Amino acid sequence: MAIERTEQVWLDGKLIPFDQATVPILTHTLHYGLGVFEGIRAYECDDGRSAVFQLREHTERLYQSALIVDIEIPFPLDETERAILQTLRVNRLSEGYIRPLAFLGEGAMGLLPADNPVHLAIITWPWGAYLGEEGLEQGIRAKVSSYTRHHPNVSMTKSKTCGEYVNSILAKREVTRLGYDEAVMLDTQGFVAEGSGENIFIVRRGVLKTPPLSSVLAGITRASVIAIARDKGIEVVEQTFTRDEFYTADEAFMTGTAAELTPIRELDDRKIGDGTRGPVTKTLQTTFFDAVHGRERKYEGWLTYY
Ligand code: PPE
Repeated sequence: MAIERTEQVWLDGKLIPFDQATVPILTHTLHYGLGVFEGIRAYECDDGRSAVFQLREHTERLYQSALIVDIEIPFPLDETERAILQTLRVNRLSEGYIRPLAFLGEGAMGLLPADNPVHLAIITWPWGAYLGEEGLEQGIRAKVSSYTRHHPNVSMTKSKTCGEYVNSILAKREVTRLGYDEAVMLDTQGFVAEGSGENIFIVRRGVLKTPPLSSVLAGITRASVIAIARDKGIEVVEQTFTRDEFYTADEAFMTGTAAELTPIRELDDRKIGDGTRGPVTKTLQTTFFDAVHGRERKYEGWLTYY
């Protein structure tokens, strides 16, 4: 699915036309995958203004990802935040997706990129429902992938490192080729970890369960949904669980910036609950969308208007 190009891209401190935002063939990250990125969404609010959801959290995670893989982003965090808002404004995007990307440029080749410059790009584009509009309402069909999720001591899980997404792409391709919508990945011990680009929750007897952060990305949507659930008096536990516990859950859903809050109606051809969006999922999803669209005063602090 090709994206719709916007007019300008922010690159190393300047806004330039989209088509001029290109990289040389010896760009280090292109060869070895050592770069970090973020995925952020901006939404049009009910009062006509637009806001970025959880801007500070995402920007901080970008810098933490960089620290984990030992890249130094040559701009202070608040400048990056301002650049994100500026890029949305110049492209007149009232809502959309924001992709900050820090990557190593030309210089040394080989596995010791000592002095290669670190570049920072901010790209924005309109992006609809990642797993389909229908998926948001009816739920999606997921399948456990044969590819295992990263081990913390192999390539780590807390950083959104470019190259680590090869693992996600292999899993996503594998299951979509078989006709499913999304992959569920197990950790190296066989417990449920996360989707190719989403965190996972199950609901059983009214209690929400999600894998602990030890083997998954610390999703910002995950944290937002946990906060919403607790505010509603729903018990949330962060505990490992197996695929058979997943099969026998009453409800299940995925969270992510791109995927937002998408119900899972089937896993490995087994219906979850009654195979529709469950009541707890629906409540959380409704409040999540209210929050991102500025309809919930309580969560206004998660929005940065631009
Ligand atoms: N796990 C993984 C592996 C992951 O990539 C994401 C985000 C999440 C969990 C959820 O994190 P958060 O967005 O903070 O709630 N995946 C991004 C990449 C999607 C893409 O196709 O590119 C995203 O949702 O933006």
